[in-house]
Amino acid sequence: MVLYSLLTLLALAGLGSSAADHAEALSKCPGYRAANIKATANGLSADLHIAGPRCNAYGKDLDDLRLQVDVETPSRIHVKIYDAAEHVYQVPESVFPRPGTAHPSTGFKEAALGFNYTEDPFSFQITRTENSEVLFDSSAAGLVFEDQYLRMRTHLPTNANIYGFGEHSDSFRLKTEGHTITIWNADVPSLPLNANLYGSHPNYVEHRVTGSHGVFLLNSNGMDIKLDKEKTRRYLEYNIIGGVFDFYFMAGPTPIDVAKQYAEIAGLPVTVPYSGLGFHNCRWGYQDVFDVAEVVYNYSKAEIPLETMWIDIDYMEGRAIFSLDPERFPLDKMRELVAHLHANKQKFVLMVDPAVAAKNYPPFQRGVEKDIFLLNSTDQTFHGVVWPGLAAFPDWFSPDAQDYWTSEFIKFFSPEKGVDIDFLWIDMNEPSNFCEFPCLDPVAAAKGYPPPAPPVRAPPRALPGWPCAFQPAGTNCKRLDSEHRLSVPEEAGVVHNAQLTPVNAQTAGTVATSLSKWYGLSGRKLISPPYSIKNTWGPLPQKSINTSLTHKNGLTLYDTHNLYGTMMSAASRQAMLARRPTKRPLVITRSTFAGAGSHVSHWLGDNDSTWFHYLLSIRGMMQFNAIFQISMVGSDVCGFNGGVTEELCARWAMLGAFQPFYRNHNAENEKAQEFYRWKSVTEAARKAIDIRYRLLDYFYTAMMQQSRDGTPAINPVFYLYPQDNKTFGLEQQFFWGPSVLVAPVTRPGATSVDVYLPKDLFYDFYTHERIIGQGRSIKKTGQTITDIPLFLRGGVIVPLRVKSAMTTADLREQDFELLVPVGKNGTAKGRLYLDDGESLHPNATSEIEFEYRHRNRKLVARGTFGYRTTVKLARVTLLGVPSGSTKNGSSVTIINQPLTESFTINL
Ligand code: MIG
Repeated sequence: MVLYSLLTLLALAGLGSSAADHAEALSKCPGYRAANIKATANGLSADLHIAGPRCNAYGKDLDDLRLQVDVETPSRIHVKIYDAAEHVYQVPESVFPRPGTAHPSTGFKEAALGFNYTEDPFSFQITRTENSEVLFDSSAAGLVFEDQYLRMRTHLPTNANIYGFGEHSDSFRLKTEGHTITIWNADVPSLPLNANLYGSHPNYVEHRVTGSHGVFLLNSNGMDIKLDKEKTRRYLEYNIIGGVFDFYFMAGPTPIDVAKQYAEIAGLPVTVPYSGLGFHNCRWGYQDVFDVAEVVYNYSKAEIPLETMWIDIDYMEGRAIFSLDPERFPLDKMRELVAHLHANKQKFVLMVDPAVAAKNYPPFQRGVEKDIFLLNSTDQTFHGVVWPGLAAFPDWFSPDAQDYWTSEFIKFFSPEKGVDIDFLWIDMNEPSNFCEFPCLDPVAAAKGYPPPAPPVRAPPRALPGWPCAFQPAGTNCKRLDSEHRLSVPEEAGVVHNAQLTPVNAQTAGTVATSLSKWYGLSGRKLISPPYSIKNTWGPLPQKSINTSLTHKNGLTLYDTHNLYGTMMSAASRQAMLARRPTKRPLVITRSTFAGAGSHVSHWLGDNDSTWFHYLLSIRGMMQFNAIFQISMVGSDVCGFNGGVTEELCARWAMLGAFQPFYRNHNAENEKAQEFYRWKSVTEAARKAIDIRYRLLDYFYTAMMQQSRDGTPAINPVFYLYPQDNKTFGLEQQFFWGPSVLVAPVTRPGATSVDVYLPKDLFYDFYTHERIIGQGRSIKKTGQTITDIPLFLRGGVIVPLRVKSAMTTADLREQDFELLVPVGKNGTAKGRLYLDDGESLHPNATSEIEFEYRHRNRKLVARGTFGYRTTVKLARVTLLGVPSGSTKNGSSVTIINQPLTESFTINL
């Protein structure tokens, strides 16, 4: 840390002006004056001229700006302030396709939001048409638009409920005083508070009882967002080191509406395969393929359903991507491992980092030949240091980057000759670089990398039922991979089946842009801009790559840094699609930018095995799913850094079962934490997975709905009770899907938890007891470490499987049951979506709507029934009928109803 701060000081000192000078200059910024205001088809446009002498507070003021206001849909206003010449960098369309204006176009008259402005000095207000409330008001401070600094400030109400901006680990509802959120993608261990983390999401939701609205700023430059007060007035202020003001205002009025409206802008989250919702196990530091096989074996012995086994960077030879350690993870054994998993309907994942080892091996040579690496100022391959040592970084804007990436995937992950992965894990794509800035001697910095590999050994013991590779020599065994001739990982230059699928608009992301405009102003300080954002690591390039590098299309890393992970994500999704063109990929990335959800999914990075981080997982999950539209998200269950206790791992095994992405992951050299390592954790995991799997179609339906229209599959409590102000700050309980309230025990040693229940009807998931929510907390007691409190919301019908299974493939063979928790008004409704669970564009789907009315005790099912299935609806359980057969008033009706047509049942 000492070194970084020294460097920061040096960098700042080099500028020759002090913070006080900047502040002084800033106070004199002249603002802008609007002229030439014109009505347009669906909004207005104006010129903005600088209104006095330039202040040049942190760079150079721009004299001539343009204002463009478009009512793009009745619930969305797009406000863009940019340089009239259009030279200033803007996020390339290829990375973030603009939503554009809906047809037929709308105007101010039809809009739920209003736009008011003041000409001189120019400022604008966004209002809610219905009640004239001011939602955003830029008159809070003068507009500053310089080449390396932009400022805009809006007033906020006192006690504003603000959510979003990220990626951070701060409270879900943001502190609005003395709080700065920095956006700059960074590889920062242990998710520190008040720090910029892996992703960039410059959007927020403000919730009021009178309505929710959203504000998205499409800008990929580094920024500080300040939430604070001046005198008594609260404000939110953007301080950005480049780009333009490109705002999208969303009208809500409910938080769920805002989420959907954001998805219209940033893209709907990708659909995930049904099997991706199964339980995953991973760790960093599996010694060899036997170690991995042993874990798979132990899970099945412990009867804990393991859907997917993962291997971290350990499988690589010298930590170089697209290579296998020939001694510890040799190809033939890896192929037998995968064949064994597949024979057991299980899945397999490997990690890929962006950095390519700069050594004499084919993936690097081909990258150089295809000219796909970032170059330094003398047009040599730029070198940083990552796990393999000296490394080169793909330039996702280079014309052949996608082709390179896809063909490497096709070769290395070839089902015929390589390692056939089902899903993909990508990491280190902030991008992360171990070479300390200014990284003058990467060769010296690469010393010690790759770290030494663990000892080589023979199979430590026979695994009954496993193929030959996992038996000591001479054992009678079957060779599972016998259909395919084994070969060395890759003969240089051989490309197998390299047909590329056409790139569609949704997944495009790596196409080079033409730079007739938006190329970024020249003459800027690309390493130490005059305004320094509060980057955790200090200087912009620290722990990452040089921000003065130029892409093949002329853009600088200064402007595009925050896009790197998302571009890798888009390219990786394409590469996975090229391997399996008709199947939904599942790509889990660490670094993201707004809109990444339309390509990939996210895990929350390197957390700690602590109670605080166990709770943090809820914040992170709500942020990504319900605000950023990256629907598939989850934390490292049982924690990454540090050793986990039995109690915490049991609790987390249960809480994690209610994240969309459910994976146990652990750091190198930490105590083993696979669920079967403890009796209680085994029990907790079995129980949690049993519940998750029985409810999997309910949750899958919610996830598919989110991919269709942006309705969040994870609901912060206030999303469903937006009028109840006691819900606005809740972040230790949440709704998994539209019905299931999850309220884990939060403290070590505790066996009870206070659960807030809004004024509504709830039912205990386990006992079916009817609970009238009073708008206050109830104490749920008697929660051992293999318990997690779950409640059903009255009024929402929940479909579930009558029985769980060891894999999601077998789960899909089980019959259904319906839980019908009667709501306050004596009705209940619910949905079930069915398809084959894996097709990218399924051609047969069923969408069944259930509706129950207590008045006539009829349950009606209607909808579409295109998915042919022999699975039946075996029974219906009605909750909340005092005359019911159980002591808690539930009654079970056995039916055997096919799910291939509409039906009505009398209960
Ligand atoms: O520098 O691949 O967040 O999940 O186990 C650490 C090793 C690199 C960071 C990831 C973590 C992964 C680890 N990686």
